[in-house]
Amino acid sequence: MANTSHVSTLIKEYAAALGFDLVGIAPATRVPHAEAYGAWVEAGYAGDMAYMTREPERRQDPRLVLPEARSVVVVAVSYFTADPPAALWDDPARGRVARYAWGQDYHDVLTPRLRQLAGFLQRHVDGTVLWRAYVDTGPLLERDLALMAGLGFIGKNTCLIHPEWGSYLFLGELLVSAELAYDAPITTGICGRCTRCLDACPTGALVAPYRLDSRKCISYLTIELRTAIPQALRAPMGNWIFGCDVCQSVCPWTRRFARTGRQDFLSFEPARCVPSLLELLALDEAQFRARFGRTPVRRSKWHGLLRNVVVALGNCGDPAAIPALQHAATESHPLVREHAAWALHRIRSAG
Ligand code: B12
Ligand code: SF4
Repeated sequence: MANTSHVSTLIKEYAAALGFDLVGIAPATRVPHAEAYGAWVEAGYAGDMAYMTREPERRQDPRLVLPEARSVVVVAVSYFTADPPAALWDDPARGRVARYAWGQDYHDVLTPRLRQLAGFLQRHVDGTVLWRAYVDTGPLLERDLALMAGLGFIGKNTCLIHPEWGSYLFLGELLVSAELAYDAPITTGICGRCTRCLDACPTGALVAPYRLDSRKCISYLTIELRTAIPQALRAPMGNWIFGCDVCQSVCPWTRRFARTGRQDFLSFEPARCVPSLLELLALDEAQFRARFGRTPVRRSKWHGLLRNVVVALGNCGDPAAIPALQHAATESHPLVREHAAWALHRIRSAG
């Protein structure tokens, strides 16, 4: 194969042409915070995400995923898009969807491009190269790999933050069997004494710097959790109905540096980003699919989203929601029924 630094430059140029905002290359070795991940699993912070606890050693070293791997090409795509109108975003009768879900599912956008990058490597550099592409789809600690590849530093909110982009970044990786030229981790940009994300998290999920207890995280509760949301966490969820951006939106790095990237595939549209809660509650399954089927929101499934919607209606506190909640408390899926009964109780006891 041609010299590694020339090849690495070609890969980076092609990655940029494919629309990736950042690209860096790390050696395929054990990640620096492997122990922190082990402790996270031990503490039960994965909650019901069984896939996060299976074969933990594989996540700690990419060579256990692809034994021939020598390098990891890590890409990042900004998902920042213009701020929504405050009148809509701050309206408690509307549900908030986290920014990353404001449009096409990122797996569908990044994965084909990563495959194109692998094809480029095979065609123009070495036809024998083995590769595997991942976008949140495999047993990798993606933030640690991005850190190693020089794509940013890890903040106390546990996110990968780039000093010139902030943290609204999707990550993807290409494990490759070729030796490439490795980037140095970024040394500028740190949290210092800041604790804004820890102070702002509505449910106290950031239990310590760099430690997120998923069981309390609104993102986990609204997306990953398939059962009842613990009662004590329902009120602090406010009107987040899918994911949460609080620990990023308060971060000075993200506030100052977040910007739209090369692939502007997300956009603010009220019906998908801040939908009326009562309108959502009236959706049937086919209407749910038509509205959210190509977006990450499909992951919560119809009943999961309705569960979140009735919690948000309870938090909104508007008695105008009572008839729709009464209907949901009798007619709907058992999970939605129980949360609707909670919401009714919350509105009536506040009134
Ligand atoms: C499981 C998961 C979740 C879980 C748990 C999140 C968590 N923090 O663990 C839940 C459902 C809560 C979640 C939420 C979100 N997620 Co998520 N999630 C994942 C997934 C699949 C695994 C994460 C993981 O390994 N967790 C285990 C813990 C131990 O790892 P970690 O939190 O990443 O922590 C690392 C660092 O904190 C560091 N570390 C630990 N201790 C210390 C100490 C020091 C001093 C330092 C410097 C570092 C450090 O090492 C850890 C191991 O690498 C990844 C994809 C992947 N395969 O990596 C996406 C991923 C992390 N998620 C992502 C996104 C976008 C989100 C949300 C923003 C979505 C949203 N808006 O709702 C939120 C953000 C919440 C948050 N603050 O993490 C992106 C993050 C991109 C980025 N810029 O960081 C990823 C990488 C997906 C992707 N391919 O783009 N997620
Ligand atoms: S809000 Fe402050 S502590 Fe949290 S990640 Fe950003 S800089 Fe670090």
